[in-house]
Amino acid sequence: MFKKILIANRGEIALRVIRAAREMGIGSVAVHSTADSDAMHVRMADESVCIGPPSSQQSYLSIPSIIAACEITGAEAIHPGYGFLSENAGFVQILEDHGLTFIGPTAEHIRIMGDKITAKDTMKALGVPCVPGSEGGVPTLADAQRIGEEVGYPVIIKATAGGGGKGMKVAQTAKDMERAFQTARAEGKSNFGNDEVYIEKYLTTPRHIEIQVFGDGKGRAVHLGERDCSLQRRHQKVFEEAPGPSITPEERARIGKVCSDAVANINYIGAGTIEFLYENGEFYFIEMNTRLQVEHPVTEGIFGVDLVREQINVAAGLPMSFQQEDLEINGHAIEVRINAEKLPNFSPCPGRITQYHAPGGLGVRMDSALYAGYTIPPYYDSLIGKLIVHGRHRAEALARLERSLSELIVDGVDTTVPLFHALLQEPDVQSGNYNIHWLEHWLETHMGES
Ligand code: MV4
Repeated sequence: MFKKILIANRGEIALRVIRAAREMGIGSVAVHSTADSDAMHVRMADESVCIGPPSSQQSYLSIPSIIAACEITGAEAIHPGYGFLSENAGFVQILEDHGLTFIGPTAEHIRIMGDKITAKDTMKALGVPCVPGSEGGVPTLADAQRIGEEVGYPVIIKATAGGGGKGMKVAQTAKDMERAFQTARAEGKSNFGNDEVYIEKYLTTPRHIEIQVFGDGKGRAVHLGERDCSLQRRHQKVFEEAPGPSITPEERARIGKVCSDAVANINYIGAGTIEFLYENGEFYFIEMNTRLQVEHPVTEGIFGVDLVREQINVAAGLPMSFQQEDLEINGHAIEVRINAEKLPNFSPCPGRITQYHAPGGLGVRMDSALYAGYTIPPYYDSLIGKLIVHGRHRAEALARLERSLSELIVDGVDTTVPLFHALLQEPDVQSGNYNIHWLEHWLETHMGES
């Protein structure tokens, strides 16, 4: 096992990894920008190294600085958290060349899943159900028009290098195709330096269901059920739950096995998430994320496992601590993302936290790097905490969420907490009756968003 690991991240996820390391008797090294000298992750780690100025490009994304911090401190492995360098295949390649261990998948698997066409081809060959559409890339408008007729409108044109909704355009009818095709290509080119696109049937009212998988890199893998992350605004998730309110035990077992078999087959190592659209009882693969996700705690809640501990174990060459038959769902978990943002427009709201009180009690977990007197810097994302509740069933989790939100105090900045109080009053949220468009429609009618 490693004696010391470095966490190439900040905020709540850096704390999450430091905590797992401490329970395992592993030393932790925090890295930080000059804007984060007073940040909680720096205080909580055993050691810290300043790696650059505030801009992420020159600090949390600076590969030479992070490798230097490993050399200075003697850290043997790097946990990337999510975002930043977590899905950067070039970074993982460089670590391999320096004899450092990346706590995550191989550079090859990151590369495969980072190119959406290659990811889809790979998954399809492994027996994972995909959205009907083009076979690979679509080079010309004439090809796009032919595929549009074959697949049937509406269709969606996606950049192979895309993500977060960028480089994605819907063509409702044949006459939209030229504009949608050219726009998707142009956005792929300008955002990712790659104008290759592919085409899929556009599913109009799906849910976003993602399957948590975990592999040991030696041909063994498990699944840890699904999360429903349909409540999103502009491709930012705000509310996530497990199990999915619309998924039956039989569906879970079936799609779960398809996913665990697929990742076992490629000797995948560590945590991964296979994203699906779910409509009329069918799952359609869209993407795979090769990292620990923000919303992993809801899965930890219902399965009672520590996914970060497992990531560290398999990265050190040790086995996972469970097999599929050991994994049983216990109750229901919900996470809400608390952002320092001002409603109704969700504009970022950095500033000084004058008061902070985290909720507690049975079934309540608050993952946050806040403290009273801390100043949220303006340079990074606006996530300041995740409130995760667990109950014996969904109704109990919802009641616990309402109760713990009312205990939470964050003063000095605006937050998204009022949104959650309002959402919990909605019959559709109470019954789990929502799809990927529900929240944006609700915001338009309740917050006058355009
Ligand atoms: C789709 C889709 C409908 N049909 N693909 C959005 C981001 C990217 N990860 C995939 N996305 C979508 N792909 C087909 N064939 C609708 C979306 C989509 C979406 C997906 C998940 C969660 C929220 C979303 C919001 C808008 C569009």
